[in-house]
Parts: sequence; C-alpha cells; structure tokens
Amino acid sequence: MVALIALSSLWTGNGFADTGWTFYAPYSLNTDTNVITTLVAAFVLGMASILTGLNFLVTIHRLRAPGMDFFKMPLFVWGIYATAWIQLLATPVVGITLILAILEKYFGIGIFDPAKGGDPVLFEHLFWIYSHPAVYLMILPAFGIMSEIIPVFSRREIFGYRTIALSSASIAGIGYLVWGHHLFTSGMSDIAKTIFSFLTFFVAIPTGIKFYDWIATMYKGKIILKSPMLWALGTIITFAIGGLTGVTIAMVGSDIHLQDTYYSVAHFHYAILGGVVFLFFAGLHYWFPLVTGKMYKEGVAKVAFYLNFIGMNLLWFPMFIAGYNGMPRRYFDYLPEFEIYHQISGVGAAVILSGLLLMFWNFLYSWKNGEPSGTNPWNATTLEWHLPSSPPPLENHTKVPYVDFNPYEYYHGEPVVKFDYETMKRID
Ligand SMILES: [Cu+2]
Repeated sequence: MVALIALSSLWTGNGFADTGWTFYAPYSLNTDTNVITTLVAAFVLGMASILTGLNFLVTIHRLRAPGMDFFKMPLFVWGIYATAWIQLLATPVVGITLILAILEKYFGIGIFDPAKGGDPVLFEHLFWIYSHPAVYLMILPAFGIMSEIIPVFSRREIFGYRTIALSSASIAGIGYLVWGHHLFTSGMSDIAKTIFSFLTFFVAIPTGIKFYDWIATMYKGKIILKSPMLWALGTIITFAIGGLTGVTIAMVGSDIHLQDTYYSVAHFHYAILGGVVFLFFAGLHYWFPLVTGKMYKEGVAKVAFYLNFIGMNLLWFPMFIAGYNGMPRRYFDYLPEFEIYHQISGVGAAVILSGLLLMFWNFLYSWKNGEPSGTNPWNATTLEWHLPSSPPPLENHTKVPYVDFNPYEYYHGEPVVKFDYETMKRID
C-alpha cells in the first residue's frame, strides 16, 4: 500500500519528494515535487505502526499463557511491550504533523511556513517528538533478542531479569523527553538546550544497566561461541561505540561543532546498523532452525560475521575522524584532506557487502539443503523451543501450555525445566 502510494509519484508528474526523510519546513511546503503522496504514504505507515502497537499491547495484557505473569515473560516480549507503548503514544504526534503539513500545502494555512506567519522550528519539534523515540522503537526489540541469546549461549540464568525488563520500559519513558537534542543548532533558548542535554544523558543509565546485566550473565558462564552469540558479542562492541558517541553529541558544546557532520552519520550507523541490524541478524541465526527445521553452515556463518564486523568498522569508523575534522554530511563532494577517510569507507563497504551476500546465501542454501536441526538445537529454555517438531506444527502447541517457570533457568550449564508435550506442563 505504502509502496504503491509512493510509487504513484512516478506517474503523477513531478517525481519523488526531494525533501529527505525529515520533510523539514519550509522547503517541503514550497517544493513542487510530490511531497503530498509521500506524506500520505508515511501517514499510512504510521497508522499501521499504531495498530500494530495496540495489537501487541492487548495481546500481552490479555493473552499470556496461564501461569505466565509479567515477570515470567521472555525478555524479547518485554522489548516488544515497551516498543508497543512508543508506537501507540508517539506515532500519533508525527501523524498529526504530517496532516498539518498536507493541509498547509493544499490550503496554504500558515502553520510552519514563516512567509505565511508559521513557525518552521515548530515542525522540527513535532517531528522529533516522534522521531527520537522511533530510534528506541527499533533498538528495544533488538535488545530483547540480545537478552534471549546471552543466557542460552552462556548457559546461565540471566543476571538482573527485572532490571532488564524495567530498563526497557524506562528507556521508552525517557525517550519522550529528549527530542530537543536534535535542535541545538536550530534556535532554542540556552535553558532549553541545557535541560534537553541533561535529560538525554539519562538514557545512558538504563542502557548501561542492560550492558552490565549481559556481561554479568556471561561472567563465569559456559560460553558457547556459536554464530548467534558471535553476533551478540560483536554488537556489544559496536553498540557501545554508537551509544557512547551519542553521549558526546548530547553535550551542547560538542554538538554545535559536530552537528550535521560525518560524526553524527557514524554515530547513527554504529547505533542502528551496529545495534539494531546486527541483533536482527543475531536473531535470524538464533531462530533459523526453529522456523525452517534446518541448520545453516556454522563455519560459513562465522566467516560472514567477521566480514560484516570488520567491514562495518572500516566503513563507519573513519567517518568519526572525518566528521570531527569538519566533513559535512549530505555533500556529494569533499576537500582533498578527507580523501583517505572516504577511501577506507569505500573498502569497508565492499567488505560488508561480501559478508551480507555470504550470510544470505548461507540461509537460502541451508533452507533447502541444510541438515535437520531438531526441535531445540541450542538447549534453550523459552517456550518456543518446547515444541513437538521443527518447523512447528500448525498452531504451534497441541494445547495451551502452563507456564510456572522463569524463562532462563539453567543449573550447572543444563536447562532445569523439562517439558511434557502431552500435558503441556513441566516435568519435575
Ligand atoms: Cu534523538
């Protein structure tokens, strides 16, 4: 639907919107490309996001298995739960903003266009009230995947289950209060800048708690370096770089120097590629046998991981240095002193591409020709691995399971809970 609306730009005359993804006013209101089609497409996408969030919230509140209270849920579900609140509460703000922009374009009402008495900075505020939490909307489910993988491949009960669960909720909550850090150079009072800067630092606290919990889970664990765990460990490094450089641009003083440079491009990609996408890949490896009933080639998966990890760092780390030295973003050309950084990035892009191709080839090849995986190849403890067959039969479980155990119970490196598929209860 969204793609169709966006593609309709092609035959309705003036081509795709040329505003970039932020639709900043007043340019978006005055360009004659098909901004309205793109705004409508983004609005439809927003509606889908709100309904998805609502669906997950109601499902998690009303349809948990008998016996499963909130603190027996897998941490991936906690990540989805926190995300769903963001989808429900923050997305309407951007939806209304898009409608206002459409109305202004159609009817010439002066809301954002200063030529008509509007305020373009208001658009930036409304846009980022959603679009900052949108970053957590991506990372919280990814952190959930991390919290599934770390205990299974450390053969230890997760350290600080409740603090991980509640830190997801508090990241979602704090996420609403920090949007102003995108506007430090847009014209804001010094007091507002100081408050937004200070509040942004608070995001580091629940995020840091998660990192300490993951590392504490591994401590004295029986670590198994299979590919899902490799991706998770790689992400601990890359996301730490993405997160900590985020703190450096949350400071007003350094942000005024680094705003709109390659430094922020590098920060963003370390957080989103080195956080969200890497953990998505970790999850693909982790749940591949569950979904397909086949096992991929572990050696190939490891080579693909190292290519991606090395390529990712070659591609984006030089941008920190180039950006710090003044390379602006969104320029198609650059001064001679930035050439070396662009060249290293180019090599990195080729390396990461080869890693991605190898990874997807491995998945596709193994889906057809892989060895049967069995129902629980990782010795995992959560409910989705307690199934009679892999891939799962229709409707997954033969009857509704009774869950009176914590999601990650290991004792001396072995899962504690044995499950009976006839009664769908634990065997003691
Ligand atoms: Cu932000």
